[in-house]
Amino acid sequence: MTGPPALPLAFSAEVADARARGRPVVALESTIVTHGLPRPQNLETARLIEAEVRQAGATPATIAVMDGRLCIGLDEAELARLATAEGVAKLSRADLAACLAAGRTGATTVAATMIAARLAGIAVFATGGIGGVHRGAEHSFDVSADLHELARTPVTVVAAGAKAILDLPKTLEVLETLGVPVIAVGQDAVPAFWSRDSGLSAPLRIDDAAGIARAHIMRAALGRGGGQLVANPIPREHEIPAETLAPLIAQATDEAAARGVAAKDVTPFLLGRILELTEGRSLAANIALVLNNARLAAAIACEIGSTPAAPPGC
Ligand code: PSU
Ligand code: MN
Repeated sequence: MTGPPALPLAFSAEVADARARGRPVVALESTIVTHGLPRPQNLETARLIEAEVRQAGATPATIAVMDGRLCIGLDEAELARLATAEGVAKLSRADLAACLAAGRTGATTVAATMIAARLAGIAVFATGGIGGVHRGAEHSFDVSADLHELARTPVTVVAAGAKAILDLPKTLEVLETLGVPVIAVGQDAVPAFWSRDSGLSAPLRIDDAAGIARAHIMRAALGRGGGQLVANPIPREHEIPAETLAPLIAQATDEAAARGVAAKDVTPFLLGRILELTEGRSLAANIALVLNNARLAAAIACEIGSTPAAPPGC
């Protein structure tokens, strides 16, 4: 072989047009569609998230691997195919290259979506919740690759905090160790996905998109790499109180341990059980918080697009 192969990046028509015109783009992940939400709400929600980004003045780029192409933006048929296909792989940093090389199809997690967004020159990414340190990680060593990607790849990720199924204090400790800025929006506490308040205070707070955009640009100017985690609380009217969730999360976690669920199956299993145990209430909350994150991400992308980088030496 002579030299490395060309990267099989494939831009959707809509994203290619936005790039050509210098318009802001927001990356969206696809694991939430294949593994995070039940059918048929997964496809409906994926469409709603894209619509929310457009409504807020940016272009959505849902990212996935389709038949060995790293797609930056999916058309309607591709999105429908991904949402209804059986057995789609869940791709994180470790799986991405092998899936591309084999010409297969897979959905990208936060980590893999950050890598793709960076390759495509996209600065901002909206999702529901990031992966993190699992409960019992002192025994299982289960720490999501999402945290390491946030430490390395300069993309601003807007999420509703780490999922409450995780060990949030440990997740925050690892983020601090890795040097990832964790920025709460509009409150001092770190949000806990389905609930607004985790009871933990956020290391940083910035209440407006312009300020978050400036922090992103300044972090890039420092030249040390790495992203930012923007922790955007779920809208008040959709939150599920932490007290309601706590016993259900404990039950789902015990069941996962009893059945020997491990590795990349843990997060989808827990999310599925919480959905059943809350009788669908967690789904409505999940959809509301993702849409809220899509709006904020679009606003940040618009600000980054219009904010000049700091001049050298200042
Ligand atoms: N948030 C959700 N549903 C999901 C995920 C996040 O509401 O399915 C996915 C994201 O793709 C995240 C992944 O990156 O779970 C983390 O998986 P793991 O813990 O195996 O790294
Ligand atoms: Mn894991």
